[in-house]
Amino acid sequence: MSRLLVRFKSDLVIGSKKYITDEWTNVPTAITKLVGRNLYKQPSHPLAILAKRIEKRLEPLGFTSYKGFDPVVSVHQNFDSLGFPDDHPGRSKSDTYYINKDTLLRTHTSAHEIECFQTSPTPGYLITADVYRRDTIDRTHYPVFHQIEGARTWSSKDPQLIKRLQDDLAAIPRPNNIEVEDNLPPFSETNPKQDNQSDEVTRLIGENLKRTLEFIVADLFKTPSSTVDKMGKDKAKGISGGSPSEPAEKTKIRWVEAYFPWTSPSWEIEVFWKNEWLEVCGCGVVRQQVYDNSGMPDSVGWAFGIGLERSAMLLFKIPDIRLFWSSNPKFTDQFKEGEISEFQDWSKFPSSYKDIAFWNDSNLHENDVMEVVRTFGKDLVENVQLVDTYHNPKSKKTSVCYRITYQSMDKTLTNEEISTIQNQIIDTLTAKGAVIR
Ligand code: FA5
Ligand code: MG
Repeated sequence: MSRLLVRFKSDLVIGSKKYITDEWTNVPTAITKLVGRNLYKQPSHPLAILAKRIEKRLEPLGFTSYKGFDPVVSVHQNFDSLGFPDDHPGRSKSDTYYINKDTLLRTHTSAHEIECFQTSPTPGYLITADVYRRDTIDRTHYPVFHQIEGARTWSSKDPQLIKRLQDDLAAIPRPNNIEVEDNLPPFSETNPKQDNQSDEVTRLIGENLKRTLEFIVADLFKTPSSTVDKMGKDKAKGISGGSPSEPAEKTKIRWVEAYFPWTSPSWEIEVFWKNEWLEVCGCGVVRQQVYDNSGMPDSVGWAFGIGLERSAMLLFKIPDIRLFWSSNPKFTDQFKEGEISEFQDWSKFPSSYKDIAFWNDSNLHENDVMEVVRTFGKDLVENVQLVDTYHNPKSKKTSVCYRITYQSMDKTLTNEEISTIQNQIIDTLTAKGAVIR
């Protein structure tokens, strides 16, 4: 009881600011420590290289680039202003890092849509930032990742709107190094258009959005030959790993229907990578309510949000999302501003796993289990997987078994190190009501 009281009264420090905590507070120190790392602002970091590349492509088409918005935003900015329904799972404490009831670490760059709509001096804008989500642990998920968001607006009152949309569409270069699969109609019953927009306006905005994103994706996946030369030389110097330069192949991408509370119709773009389709971007035609909330009701347009890590993993061939946070010079010194180069894995240290099985009597959410693992395992955990669930119909109890895979980027872990972490995880889960089997 006394421990709870102390916690309620204490402040949470993020960067140089203090925040009042309450029963919503769920941001652990492991996460607050990552605020302000600003990976996307270090010019030779892969995330920054990608963001810059997208900016350079879109700025000539009328886009202003923003950076440096505070990751601490209001519930209103992140959810309400975008029309997230009250029961949207994204709002829950199990999915989002709350500082307190009204304040959180932004879960997406869309939290800044309204201020960007209001301040952008150009019809389009881009914003790059770190975003925070309580999520599973594996090679493509990390609680902090980065997005670049883009939006493009037109005036709905423009008497020449159709002509302008047609001209703007014609101005987007058509790449020939991608193979696009798009069998979707411009809008449909399941992916409806805005009531106050004509069919043709919706179609043209959707086309503009899709062609813009294809242009970006096609540019990113075009590796300059200079990169291959440079890597060839590096290999001669004896840096291990890497595969011989590959022949230029068309990158397969496809469009799928999606849902976002503040866009309709909405889509996702997926890239075919290592035999699977990977979602890299969500997007759609901005809903009228968002323009109304921005005080610019006579607007139409689109918005997209690209996950930078996923694209960077494809492009730089970075095998594990944890690497982006590495300050090991073997990682950081590999990359050069403006260049997409193939990551040279310096070494693979062995991984080993330990299972943890418990009766989930206190109904712990999977993301709560993940948070406990992250708190003690930090970046030594490569993957956490639910390998078994058993429901006993008589006792009405559920047993779960999670497999925790340990692997360090820098050394071989000893059994003792792993056991120490595993025991801390077990103790903490037990304290939270799990009954270890
Ligand atoms: C969004 O975050 C929306 N804000 C995108 C958007 C913007 C839609 C504007 C419409 C208009 P989503 O939750 O799907 O959508 O995330 C966008 C991208 O971020 C995903 O496609 C994925 O590439 C990346 N992403 C999502 N979760 C993670 C994670 N835990 N780790 C790394 N990347 C992630
Ligand atoms: Mg998604």
